[in-house]
Amino acid sequence: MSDSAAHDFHGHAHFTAPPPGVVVRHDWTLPEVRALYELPLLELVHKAQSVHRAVFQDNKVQLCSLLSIKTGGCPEDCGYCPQAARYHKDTGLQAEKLMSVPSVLDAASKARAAGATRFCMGAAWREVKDGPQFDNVLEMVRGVKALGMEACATLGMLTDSQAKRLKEAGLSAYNHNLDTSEDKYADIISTRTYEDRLNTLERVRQAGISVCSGGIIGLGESVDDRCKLLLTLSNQEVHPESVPINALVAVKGTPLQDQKPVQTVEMVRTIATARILMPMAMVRLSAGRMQMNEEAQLLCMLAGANSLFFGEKLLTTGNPEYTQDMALLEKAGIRPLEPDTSR
Ligand code: SAM
Ligand code: DTB
Ligand code: SF4
Repeated sequence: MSDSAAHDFHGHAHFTAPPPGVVVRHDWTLPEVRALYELPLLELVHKAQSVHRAVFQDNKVQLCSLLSIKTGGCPEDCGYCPQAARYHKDTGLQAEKLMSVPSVLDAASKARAAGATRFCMGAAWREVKDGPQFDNVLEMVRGVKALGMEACATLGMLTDSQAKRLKEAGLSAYNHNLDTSEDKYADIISTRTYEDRLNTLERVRQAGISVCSGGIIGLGESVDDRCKLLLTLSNQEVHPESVPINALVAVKGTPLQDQKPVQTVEMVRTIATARILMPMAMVRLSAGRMQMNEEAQLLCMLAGANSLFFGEKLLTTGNPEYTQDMALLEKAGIRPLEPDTSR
């Protein structure tokens, strides 16, 4: 599939092929990415905003809703994650069973009524296992699609046949983050490899599901690690259609609990660089908004972020209040992508 066939967002009036003057490259080099990342900030933001406005002419922001359909008890050891079973005694996070199909669809329907056009379901699994639980997830995907929303899931590693079944159920996108650079990866996660991650992304791509993949900043990585993550994403044969940029939420009880908070300028640089490298992608200002004031969030949007998760909770950690987010968009005159009202 080419980049030009990558978008099917409801009501999204933007080019589906790169507009004149916007170049979609797959051969970036590390010095080039670093030179962008290190531009004087206002120059970087100007460049990113120019690319953004050329592609996303309506300049709307997509509101997405996130739900943890299966919380905690995960066998992986991701150093940032409160859902890893091995940190349970220090985080105190209670593991829960997979939610029922009706309760997930009820949450999806409320999210839609509140303005979400994308519903992302997250499960604290290392990988998907075939069986009744996966069958229920497929049912959730069908239900979310029937509500007229984009359905996204993040369930860990997938096989080819599972990716195919998710596609058949109507899944719009699969989220599977590379998180950081290949070099830094082993400091953060030991229970799976970078290659495992890339292989799942390839299976998602082959199944014809749109790819959502990004990372986290604030893990103690260097600027080169950040640039290498963006380089790996942007040198994929087809760019991810969706790139979430998370600032670490340093959760007490996880190995990364004492990491220094990410500075706004670093978040803005990362988002702007992602926008320039992957002009056609939705760049999502994801975790970490609780630590950001309104101006910082607006700067991220100026730098090319065009999606937010709304709702008081991400998966297990906090997020700004819905009314606060709506007030911010309202006062800044930022229009959300409209839900599909034909259903
Ligand atoms: N278990 C699946 C997986 O790891 O792919 C899906 C759920 S996992 C929680 C989804 C993503 O959330 C992770 O890849 C990571 O990028 C992000 N994440 C988890 N904990 C985070 C934290 N404390 N701060 C920021 N992002 C986090
Ligand atoms: C992504 O990149 N960020 C979201 C979504 N994809 C699944 C998850 C953020 C989780 C933050 C920590 C938590 O709330 O547990
Ligand atoms: Fe498990 Fe995903 Fe958390 Fe890693 S990020 S511990 S795989 S839930």
